[in-house]
Amino acid sequence: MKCRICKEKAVINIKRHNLSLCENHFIERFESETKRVIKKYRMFTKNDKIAVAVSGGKDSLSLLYCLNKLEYNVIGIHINLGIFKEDYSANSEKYVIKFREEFNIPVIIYNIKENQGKGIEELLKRGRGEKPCSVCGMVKRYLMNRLAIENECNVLATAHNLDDEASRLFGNIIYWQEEHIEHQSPSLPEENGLLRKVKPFIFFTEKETSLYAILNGISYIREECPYSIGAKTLKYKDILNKLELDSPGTKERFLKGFYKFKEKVKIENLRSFKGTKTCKKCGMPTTRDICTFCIAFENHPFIKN
Ligand code: Q46
Ligand code: ZN
Ligand code: ZN
Repeated sequence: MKCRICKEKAVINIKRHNLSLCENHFIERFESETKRVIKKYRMFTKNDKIAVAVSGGKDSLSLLYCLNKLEYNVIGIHINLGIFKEDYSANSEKYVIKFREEFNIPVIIYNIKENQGKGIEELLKRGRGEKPCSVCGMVKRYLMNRLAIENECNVLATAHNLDDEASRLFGNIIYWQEEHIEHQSPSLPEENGLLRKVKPFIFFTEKETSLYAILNGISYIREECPYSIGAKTLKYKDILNKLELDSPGTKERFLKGFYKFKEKVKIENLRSFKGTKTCKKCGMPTTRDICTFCIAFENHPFIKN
């Protein structure tokens, strides 16, 4: 397998584009594609300060590395979620610290157990039968937005890739989650205390983001979060991978076709959150007097805990 451009040994064959590339040309294409997507969806410019949500995984560390290399004004934010099962949070943090030291790129680390008194696993013990990922998702959405604002960022970037977005779209469509479909977009506008939210890696597969990490010497956590086992999105990914194998390009056509359709029928890129009030405890946007985050971390007399 030879690189289509220079005929050197190829490191990847991107089947959906029928394109084999060597190490240098893969990296070059990966970075120019990132720039193109940022521009096309008007995600940000060199005048913005971007916070990248960093988990310690291949996608987010690659995104932070790539944006820094492309000379955007960027910082990483890592939340130690307090997931003790299989030492998941401690291990994730180790990779983030290693990355920060090796590449000298600023990453803020926020430990929720140390700062808020409880980690995700303690929150789950409230006995409300909540799913780990919905509690965790709420905490991450809230904290990433707040920490980014506190660090003077005006854009929040996440490293969702093509596999993540296509499987999410698949799930939203088969259950006709109309509201969620409206929010699915490469770029969501800033709104009422919520920063602009962007996904520059949305058209790269997992295979491509991990190769980018490996070729750039980035070590990342390979274990999945123990709470993701059995998640529906993993099943959808499986189905889409089978379709992709049979017909390369299926995932990309599915997702790009959806964005085109959304533009055509003028479905707005709405924020999922329509908070019109300000939380009386933390000042962040909310739909009620005290936001869900503050409720989760406090025992308010009027909240049934
Ligand atoms: S960290 Fe949190 Fe994820 Fe683990 S508990 Fe679910 S949402 S799976 S990306
Ligand atoms: Zn080449
Ligand atoms: Zn609050």
